[in-house]
Amino acid sequence: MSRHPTSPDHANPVQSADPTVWGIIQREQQRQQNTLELIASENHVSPAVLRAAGTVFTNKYAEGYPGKRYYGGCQHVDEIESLAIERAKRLFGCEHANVQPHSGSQANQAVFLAALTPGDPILSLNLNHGGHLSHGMKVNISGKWFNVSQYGVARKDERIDMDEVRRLAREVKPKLIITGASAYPRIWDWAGFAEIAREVGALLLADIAHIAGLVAAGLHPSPVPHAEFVTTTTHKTLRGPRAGLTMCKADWAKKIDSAVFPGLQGGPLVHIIAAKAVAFGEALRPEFKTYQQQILDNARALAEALMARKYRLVSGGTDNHLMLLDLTSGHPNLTGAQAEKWLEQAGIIVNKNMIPFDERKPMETSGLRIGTPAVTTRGLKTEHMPVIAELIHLVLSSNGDADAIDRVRSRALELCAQFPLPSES
Ligand code: DSN
Repeated sequence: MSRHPTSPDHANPVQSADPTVWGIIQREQQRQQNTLELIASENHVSPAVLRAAGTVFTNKYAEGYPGKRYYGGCQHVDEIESLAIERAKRLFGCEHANVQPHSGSQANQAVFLAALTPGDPILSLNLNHGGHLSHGMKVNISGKWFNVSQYGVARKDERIDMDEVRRLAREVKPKLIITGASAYPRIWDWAGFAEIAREVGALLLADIAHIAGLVAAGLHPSPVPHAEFVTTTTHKTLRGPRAGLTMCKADWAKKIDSAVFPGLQGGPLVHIIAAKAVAFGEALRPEFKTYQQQILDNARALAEALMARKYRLVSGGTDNHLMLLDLTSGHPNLTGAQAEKWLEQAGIIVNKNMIPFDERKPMETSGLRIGTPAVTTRGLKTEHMPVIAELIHLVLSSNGDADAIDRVRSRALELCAQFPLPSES
C-alpha cells in the first residue's frame, strides 16, 4: 500500500517530501535559535501551540459558527472553536469573543464593518507616535474609507495627551475612538478614553495586540469593562499562533460575527483556532502570570541599563514590554535603519521605529523599538539585561566596524546557546 507523502506516521514528512522547503524551515529555526529576538511584537510559541497549528484541521472547511455551518463534518471543528471561545472569554472576562479573525488587521476591520459606514469620522493614535497602520493610515483601507483624525503624545512627556484627545473628540465628533498602539511604552487610561467617548457619543475600540498577555495576566489595566470592542493579535505577548481575536459587548455580538463571516472572511483557519485554544489554555495557567511579570521586569531592567549608558528612551522609560530608544541622544548621525542592520549582523534583532516628532522618514527613523517578550520566553532574566544593553551599545558605537560587530556576534551566540528555544524534547 502506498503511503501518503504527508502521512503523520512518517518520521519527518517535510524533509523527505520536500527537502528544499525543509531546508528553508531549518535555516529559519537556526536563525531564531542563534539570534536574540528583541522585536517587541514577536515571540516563540510553545511546542504545543506549534503542534496544534500543524494539524489535520487545516483540511477542513467550516464557514459559519459552531452549530451553524455551511459544511458537513464539522462536529470536531465545533468542539475546538467553542473551546477557544470559552477560553478567550474566561481569559479576558469579555461578554463575546470571535476567534475567527485571521489577523489583527482583520480583527479591527470586523469592528469597522460592524459599527461604521464609509466616510464616518474616526479618531486614533498618530502612526508616528506609536499608532498602528490599521487604525487609519492613509494608504490602509481604514484611512481610505474613513475620515481620520489623530491624537498624539505631548511633547513635554511623550505620553498620550488626554486634553488633546478630548479637544479633538469634541471637534470631530468621531463615531469610533481607537485606542491601542504598536509602539507606546506607557499604560493606557481606558477609563479616561471611555469618558471622552461617552461625552461625544462615540464607540470605543481598544486594540490590545501588543499588551494582550499583560492584560490577560492582570498586569496592565483591562479595557474590557470600558470599551464596546477589544481586539488583539494572538501572537505577541499572548504567545499564541499568528492570528487575531475580536471581543465585544454582548449587544454587538451578532454584528461582529456577521462582520467576520461572511462580511470579511470565508472559511476560518481551524488549525489556527486549535492553536489559539492551546495558547489561551496556557495563558489561563498561573505560570503565564509569572512569565508576564518577568517580561515587565526584564523590560524595566533593560531600560535602566540603556539609560545608564546615557541613551534616551521615549517618555523616559517603560511601563510595559517595550521601549523606544532615541538614537539622536548618543548617535545623532545614525539612523534606525542603519542601526537595525548593524544589530542584525551582530545577532540582535530589533526594528527601526519612528519616535514622536521624528525628523527622519519612516524608512530611516531616529529610533529603535526594543521589546522583551521573546527573550523572556527563552529564559533570560533581569541579570541578563545589562549584558544585552552592553551588546547594543557596542554595536551602536561601532561605526559599523566589522571586527567590533563580530565580537558582539560571538557574545550574542554564547547567550543564545545558553537559552535554547522552546522545544518538544
Ligand atoms: N507589525 C506589528 C508590530 O510589529 O507591532 C503590529 O501589527
